[in-house]
Amino acid sequence: MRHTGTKESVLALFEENRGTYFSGEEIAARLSVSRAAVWKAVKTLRDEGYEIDAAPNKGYCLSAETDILSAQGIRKYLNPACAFRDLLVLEEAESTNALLREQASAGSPEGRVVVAGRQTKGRGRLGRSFYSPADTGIYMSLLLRPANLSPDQAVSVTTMAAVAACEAIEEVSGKQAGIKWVNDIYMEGRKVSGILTEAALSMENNRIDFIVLGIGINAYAPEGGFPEEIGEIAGAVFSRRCDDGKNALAAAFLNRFAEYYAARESGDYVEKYRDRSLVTGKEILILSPSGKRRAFAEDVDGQCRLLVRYEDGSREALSSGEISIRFGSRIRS
Ligand code: BT5
Repeated sequence: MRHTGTKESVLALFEENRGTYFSGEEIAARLSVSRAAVWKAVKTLRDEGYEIDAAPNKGYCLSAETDILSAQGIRKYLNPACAFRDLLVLEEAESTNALLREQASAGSPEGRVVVAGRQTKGRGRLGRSFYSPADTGIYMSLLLRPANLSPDQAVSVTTMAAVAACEAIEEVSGKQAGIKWVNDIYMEGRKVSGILTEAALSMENNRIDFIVLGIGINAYAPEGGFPEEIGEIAGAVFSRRCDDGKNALAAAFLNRFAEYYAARESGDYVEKYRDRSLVTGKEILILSPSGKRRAFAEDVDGQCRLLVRYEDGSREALSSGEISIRFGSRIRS
């Protein structure tokens, strides 16, 4: 547990008991601190945006609506068996993937999670950026050190994460989510989440040293909408503010992913990935540096490769890459 001070402990008590009043005296006694220290912690939390009600003879209470990411807020939703509970939650990071990679190189163990409320240099694949504004999304990276996973099996982590993200989104929002091969989550024709898996190889044996799994989820649309460049592409999970939505969504993802990751040998996620594929059975465009090529997406195989048939009848199994798919009448990348 990473409770470093009175403020963190007060927040944990409030988060685990949203809507319940505690007198300053009771909090002080529970945490073995002075009432002045409790008052100071409450003040700091309020300054950080927490809605804490104070009522005479009742004490303090964290309102049910407060929607701020925190380790305490996420942890209260985690299943006891969830292996991803070593949470570092920051208001801002350049890129949670970049930060966690540094920590991984310095020896952090599997299970470490870095979450940021916004990113100033959020990364997508192939040098693209991921728009990560404040207070609307979840930007999260998980450190994995899988034994016996070869570099070409690393894509399985992306596919497990995609299934986990869809299930988490559905659990929390009640709305359906699907996967655009290989790493994008869509709802109602719009991208609400992207996944970036980065692997570091060990020089000695060409095995995976560690994997940083990054996921960005647009919980809400930013005020004023998404920037023009992604205005046609991006969407959000919730259409209106949802009580404690970001913590609940982050935890739901960690719970689901932890289950698939623990049972990865079983390959259970593959069938679920297939069921959620928005691409199979559709005409697609395959985008590569040499241009665009039309193809028909026939299926996703056991290694989550996309099986495509070209117009000349030839076939190929794609293990990564870019495709564009027709949603309604528009082709979106
Ligand atoms: C991705 O790349 O979608 C992977 C995104 C991974 C982001 C997470 S956040 C936590 C962790 N730390 C990081 O620095 N990154 C990870 P890609 O498939 O390359 O898609 C990028 C494209 O998606 C961009 O070129 C835009 O067209 C679009 N895009 C950018 N920001 C978006 C957003 N917020 N929502 C939807 N689409 C977006």
